[in-house]
Amino acid sequence: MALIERSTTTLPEVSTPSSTYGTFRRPVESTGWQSWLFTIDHKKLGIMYGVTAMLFFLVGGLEALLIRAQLAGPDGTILSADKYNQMFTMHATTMVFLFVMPMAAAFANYFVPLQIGARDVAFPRINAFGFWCFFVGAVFINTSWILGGAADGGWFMYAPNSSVPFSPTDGIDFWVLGLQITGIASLTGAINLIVTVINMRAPGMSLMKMPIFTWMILVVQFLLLFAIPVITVALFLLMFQRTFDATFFSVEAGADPLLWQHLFWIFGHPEVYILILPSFGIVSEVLPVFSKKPLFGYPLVVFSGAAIGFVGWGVWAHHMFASGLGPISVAVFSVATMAIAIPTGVKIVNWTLTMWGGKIRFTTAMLFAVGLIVQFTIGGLSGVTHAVAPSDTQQTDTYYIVAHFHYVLFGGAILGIFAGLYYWWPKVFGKMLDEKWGKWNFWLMTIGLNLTFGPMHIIGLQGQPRRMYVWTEARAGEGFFNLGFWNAVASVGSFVLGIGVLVFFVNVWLSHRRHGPAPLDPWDARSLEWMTTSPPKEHNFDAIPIVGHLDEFFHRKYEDRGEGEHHDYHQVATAEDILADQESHAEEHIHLPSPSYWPIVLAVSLPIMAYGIIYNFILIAVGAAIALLAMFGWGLEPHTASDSDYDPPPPETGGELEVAANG
Ligand code: HEM
Ligand SMILES: [Cu+2]
Repeated sequence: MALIERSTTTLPEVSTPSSTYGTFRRPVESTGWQSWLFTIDHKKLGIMYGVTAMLFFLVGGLEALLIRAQLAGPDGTILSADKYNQMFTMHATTMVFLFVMPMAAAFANYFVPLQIGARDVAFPRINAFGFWCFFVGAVFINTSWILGGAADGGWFMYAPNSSVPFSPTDGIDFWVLGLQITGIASLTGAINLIVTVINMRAPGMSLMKMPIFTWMILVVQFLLLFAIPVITVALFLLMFQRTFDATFFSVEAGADPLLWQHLFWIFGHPEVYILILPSFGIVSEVLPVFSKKPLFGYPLVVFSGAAIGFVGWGVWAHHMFASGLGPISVAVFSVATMAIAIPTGVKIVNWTLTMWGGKIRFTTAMLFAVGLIVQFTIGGLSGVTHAVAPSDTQQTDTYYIVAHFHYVLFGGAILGIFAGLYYWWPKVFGKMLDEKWGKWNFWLMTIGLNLTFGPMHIIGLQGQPRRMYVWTEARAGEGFFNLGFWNAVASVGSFVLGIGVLVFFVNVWLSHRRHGPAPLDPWDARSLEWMTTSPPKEHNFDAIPIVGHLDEFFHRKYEDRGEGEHHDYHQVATAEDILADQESHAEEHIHLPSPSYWPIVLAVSLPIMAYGIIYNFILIAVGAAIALLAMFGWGLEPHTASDSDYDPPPPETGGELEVAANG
């Protein structure tokens, strides 16, 4: 049985003679809330990202339903014009920054170390700090609802509409500062995961033997690494414009408001790939398992993901075709936008060919995966119509655009997230989600999303502008294109969609009450994360595995008795056999970092400083003092004495360990 060693567990009572540090000794992991509050374990942080993000999904969904209730009939009175502006701004901000992005962080934190055969991420304390920055940033932004009103300038916050003369409440200041704080979570997370994937793969796992989900997450981290600094600069400029009367976007001062649009979309378009690629990664994991075939054209799926990551930097101005850029720029960005459809198309072909000739099991996870392919393709097709600049000039700022990005975001990113939830739930929580309820969840969400966003194509081409808090009977029109009818359908659809989402939570509740422990390998899966207990032990693997194949777990269970291209797989081991073998080779010493207070203390100092910028500069000093204390405590937190003379035994005969005790 492996002996777990922690950085400082051996020092609980003694304050180290060299510092006054004793009173601040690290908390010892225990059960209960402390083990979550001070955890630095990637699995726990993954679950915390997931739970928080799902809560914000409900908040963003509620905001969306209020919008649709307002537009269900002519001259809606549920929301005033001002409240409506706040509602769609916060709906979009919540869904993009507080749900889809952290949900990807949830899956990445939980599964990337497991998929590459590691025990944690490279910098566990920074990882905890990242989570808490997301958490406090998300709460901070939403406190604006009760502190004078939320941001109301739309999710892309165009200047000069976002400056004080046009939006005098503090709402946009909360948005600007809050996104700075959540941006720290994305940036630290990106650095952490890139170092983890590059440095901590199990022996034998070359890059082209890495599971596809980990590949897509790696591409996303590089996108974050380059995109977050761009929006950070833009947010700083807007903060200075609003707080210190700077004139970065003021025409009267000789500046150009288009600067904001360029900065926002240089971030904003790569942002949409940051939202969708994790779901592409999940689907590329799910399809092979439920088709009982390896992913078709694995290298192509990898490189088309990387290609999207690259070309995605060269299309941003397609959001500005109507801003007077001039024919040459418009032509260049038009062609670049059409080009990006190619690597996306490659993925869809590879997914289809993965299923082709497979023994398909339509579990709920598989239905959501196939749903993504269909719904995302619909969104992709309307996306191509935007690439054609003349038609985009008709479509921009209408409901046709709203239809497009909901098909790619809800039909793509969200359906992919649900495929991941149903696929990995047994591994994370040791329980199966109910398949019957799962099918209801899938079909209600699918019918709901097509009823909600389908009609938006029609009302958009009919000219209904987005961001208008009412539509009038006089403008509803006649016959098939009657705006009244299609708005009503869209609103009813959004409630069907809402019920569909709630069915998921009912399923979770009922399954955890009724179901016994899940089998170790319920889906007959292929990659390393399944070569663990359910849930995985704190140290993940008793012995770090040596990897010889892509789909290592599959190749440990099945022997290929075929010849050449003709494969003939025979099962030679079960998950239980493989785990028993792992245990018999368990390492003597497994070294894990210890929980820590400081990440959460440092994170909490940030909103205090942000409130200071909005209300009273003294608070900035208070926050800065707390930040200094936290950085001092963090820096002095004792390392494991044995770190330097620790001699890790070889892999699978005792395992190797590289989790940095001080990261
Ligand atoms: C739960 C189902 C959802 C419904 C019913 C819904 C509905 C809407 C509606 C009606 C608007 C347009 C408001 C207007 O322009 O007047 C809107 C805007 C928007 N939605 Fe959603 N939405 C949903 C989910 C999502 C998701 C999952 C995402 C992203 C991941 C998202 C991202 C956005 C964005 C970015 C905008 C633009 C806001 C703006 O103009 O500033 N929505 N949504
Ligand atoms: Cu774009």
